[in-house]
Amino acid sequence: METYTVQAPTLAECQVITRERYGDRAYIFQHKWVKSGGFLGFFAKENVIASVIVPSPKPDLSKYASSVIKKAQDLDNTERERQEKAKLLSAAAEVRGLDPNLQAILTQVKLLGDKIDSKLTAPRQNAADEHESIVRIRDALEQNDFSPAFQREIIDYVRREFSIEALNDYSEVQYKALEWIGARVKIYSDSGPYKRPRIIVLIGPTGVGKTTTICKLAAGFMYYPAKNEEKQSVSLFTIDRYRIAADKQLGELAACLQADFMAVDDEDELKKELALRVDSFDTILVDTIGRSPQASVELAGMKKMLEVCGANAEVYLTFAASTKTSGIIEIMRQFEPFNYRAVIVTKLDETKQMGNVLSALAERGKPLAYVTDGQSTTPYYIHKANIIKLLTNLQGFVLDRERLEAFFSSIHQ
Ligand SMILES: Nc1nc2c(ncn2[C@@H]2O[C@H](COP(=O)(O)OP(=O)(O)OP(=O)(O)O)[C@@H](O)[C@H]2O)c(=O)[nH]1
Ligand SMILES: [Mg+2]
Repeated sequence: METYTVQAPTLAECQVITRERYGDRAYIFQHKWVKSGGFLGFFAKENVIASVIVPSPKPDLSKYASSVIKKAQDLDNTERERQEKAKLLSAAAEVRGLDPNLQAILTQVKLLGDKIDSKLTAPRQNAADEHESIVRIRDALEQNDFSPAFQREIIDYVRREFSIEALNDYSEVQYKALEWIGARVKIYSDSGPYKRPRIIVLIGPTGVGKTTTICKLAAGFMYYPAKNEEKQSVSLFTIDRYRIAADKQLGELAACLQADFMAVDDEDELKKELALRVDSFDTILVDTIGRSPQASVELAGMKKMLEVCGANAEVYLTFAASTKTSGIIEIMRQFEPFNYRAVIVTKLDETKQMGNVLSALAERGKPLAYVTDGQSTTPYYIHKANIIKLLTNLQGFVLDRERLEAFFSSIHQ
């Protein structure tokens, strides 16, 4: 086995380079994002650095032998060619002599070679030749709107893991595919203890549900604490004051919850009001101005303001479940300078597909903390992310729940 490093602006490009440079057997086993240049973290160029594994090349000899045999078979019956053929066949026999099993390998390699040739010359036949289990998995992935790059990765994995015979067992193929998807998505698992006051900040594009989610969280902390946790005192902040009625929206919701509420205009005011509350509240939730991911200058200003919340502040990026994978990746990229810890995905109730979200989370390597699935501001519509629930929601897959639970509890221990 050999390992290499590949660098490109996206994971998909790394995958293309990996194939071009190191062939079909090579695969990416881990990747990370690096940034260079830019101003205050914005406008920086991003690249993916991927670690590539190339499994040890076993079939060198057999490849050579099969090419020899193929050449021999292609030769015409002229005298010169007959001689050539005899030479080639004896060379092949010599190679065979090196390993008693090579004869069988040669036959297999030749069959494979023929198959590849026919696929290359007749691409339409390709899909028809595909094993039914692969076709079914691909259909299910498509149904869930997984990105093409994610689909390719998983199909490659299935092809690597399963022999032709093993592919006949569709339920095992399906199980392994789900296991693979689940392992690629990180779940945020921080459960304290937290330094008091815990400061939680929600950032994200406009209209995705930040304010609604803040209220769901606040209601949960104040009135429906998790098992073994106490009810908390909560203060709600908004830095969304410039927009007409924006502070009114959170103010009214805070009044319903009987929570403390503060709308601030600038860094100094935020600093001052936070300082007044650090000793009196368990949790401070900060709502922010919804920003288009393209508004880099405004985002830089907001980042500066939020620095007042301190390095321990938990920043969560919020976006809606129906956003396309490419849109989510763009949002994640543009909000990266905020060093958000995890992601909150909203409006799950408005879509049946989650593949777009899971593909983007896997590509960016960011953990999912919460999902929300309802307009009402009660905590009933916010849930801590759970990988089994996410997999259960996928369309077209039948889950072996017990086995998946056993697998994920063993890797999350
Ligand atoms: N269906 C559904 N709607 C939601 C959910 N969360 C929020 N909404 C709705 O989305 C709309 C926008 O919600 P807000 O909480 O105001 O969104 P925001 O991100 O604060 O918006 P800005 O402050 O304008 O950036 C409202 O109509 C909410 O009721 C959810 O989980 N499901
Ligand atoms: Mg809002």
